[in-house]
Amino acid sequence: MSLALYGHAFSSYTQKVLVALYENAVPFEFRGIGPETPEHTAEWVRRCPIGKFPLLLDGEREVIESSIVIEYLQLAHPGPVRLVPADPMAALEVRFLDRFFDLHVMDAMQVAVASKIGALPMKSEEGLALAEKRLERAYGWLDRHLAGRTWAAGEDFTLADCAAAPSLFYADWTYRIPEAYPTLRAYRARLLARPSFARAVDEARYFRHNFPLGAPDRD
Ligand SMILES: N[C@@H](CCC(=O)N[C@@H](CS)C(=O)NCC(=O)O)C(=O)O
Repeated sequence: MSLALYGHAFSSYTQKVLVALYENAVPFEFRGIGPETPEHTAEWVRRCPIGKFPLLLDGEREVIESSIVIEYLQLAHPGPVRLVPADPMAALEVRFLDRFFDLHVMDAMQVAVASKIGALPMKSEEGLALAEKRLERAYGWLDRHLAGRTWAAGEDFTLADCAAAPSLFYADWTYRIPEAYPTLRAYRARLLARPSFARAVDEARYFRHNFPLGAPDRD
């Protein structure tokens, strides 16, 4: 088996897959993309023309899209932590929550970041205001959904939590989860304490001063 992950330690979608790999102690080589490793960057560009990371390479097989990468790991390199339930209805719920975190938390947060760095045709204040509006709605729904649950889909840590960890991490930096949502705040704290995500956060600590909105002095 030769698994390699191309990505960046500070990238939210890279972290999502790192959490899955760390959960099951899957052996892999991390190939960081950046100016200090041009050989990895060139290989990633060659293998992933859409220009997004992470990219998982399993031998010669290329797998992109973080949710699909995690589903692939479950199929091809399963471990003790089953990230997608065997039961189809339970799996559907996990996939829905994975979509929720990517589309309604991560995407919303990225509007603020993208407008700040000039990647969206709107002023940074407008991007931040739009992100806050979308995040407020998502936070409210999540706070209600998470009541009585340890993890996003219940008692088991799943793909949905892999998506939740980096998306809530950076969303909270963008628009702090209000005190009116204690269940969501407690869930984010549980994610940060989970060894797999704590490791991913630590590995990216060196880069956090580059967060375009300014990294807060916490976490
Ligand atoms: N839907 C993709 C999103 C991947 C994505 O947006 N990755 C970001 C890094 S977190 C990226 O590649 N950004 C580089 C760019 O857009 O130029 C996934 O789930 O893997």
